[in-house]
Amino acid sequence: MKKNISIIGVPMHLGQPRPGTDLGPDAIRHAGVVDKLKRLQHDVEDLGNIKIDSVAGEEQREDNLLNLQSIIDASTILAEKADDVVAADRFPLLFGGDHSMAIGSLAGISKHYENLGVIWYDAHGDLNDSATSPSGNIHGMPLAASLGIGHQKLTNVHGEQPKVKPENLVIIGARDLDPGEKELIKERGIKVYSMREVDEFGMEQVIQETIAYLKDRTDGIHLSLDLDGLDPMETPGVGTPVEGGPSYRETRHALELLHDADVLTSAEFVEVNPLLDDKNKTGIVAANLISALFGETLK
Ligand code: EXY
Ligand code: MN
Ligand code: MN
Ligand code: MN
Repeated sequence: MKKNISIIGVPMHLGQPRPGTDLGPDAIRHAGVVDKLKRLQHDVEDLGNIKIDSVAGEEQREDNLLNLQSIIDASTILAEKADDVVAADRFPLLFGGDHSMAIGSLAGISKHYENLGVIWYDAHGDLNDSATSPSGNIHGMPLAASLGIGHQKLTNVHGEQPKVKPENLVIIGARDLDPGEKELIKERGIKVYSMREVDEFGMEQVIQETIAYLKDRTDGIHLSLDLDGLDPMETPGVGTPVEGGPSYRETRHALELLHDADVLTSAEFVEVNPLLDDKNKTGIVAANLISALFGETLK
């Protein structure tokens, strides 16, 4: 199915302390992704990068939250942009940028759905709040914020309502969950395929079950793919690598299956950090995964 795709670059870096994720969107572009999508016959427009403002070299901390106010400002701008793309009946494809950007993307996109489904492909749960976070880094909190949990400023971006319901969420690839995150998962009954389950069932079954689970209960599905979800041997350009993840091939297969099912309505590829990378390996993997998601087959 041909899609009308609008790319939004989100050079977000405020959600964690390592410089370089602001260069992520352009690293993905340099891997040739726009041409690849056009060759697949999609209608593609690149809206460029949103502007992320912060006080240069000055770190703000409020209630154990790094750069809280700057993240709220950027998330609000991003939410409006993503909202507009969905309103124009186009497919939002976001390039990041650290994962705190998902606060804005989910806030904007979810406006258009009663029951937005979310597939969170990540080594982490990103389910912390200021009390459970070991770091105060907001890139470890976007999923909690989207569920309506955490600092009010984070949960109230682009509307006060929770953006995602816990039963509409599936986490895949988790292998580094903090104690507070595990408690929340149990308490809210969130569906998680940790690496234990991915190893046990295989990626094919995990994705087919995920599609079957979300298809009937949701009216749209967003994929939030953190490049640290993959094994860092193949994606070294990430700030919080965790060994023991799925390979590029397994991940690519997952995205091919999602393409075939034609269930996604928006997607983001996040945490690409070219300053930590090796010859843009991670940007290239992101571009190849995006191509697979939009129909490229290797034959
Ligand atoms: N759970 C840790 C924290 O909250 O600080 C690490 C979070 C890393 C988040 C990455 C991007 O997915
Ligand atoms: Mn609008
Ligand atoms: Mn993440
Ligand atoms: Mn992660």
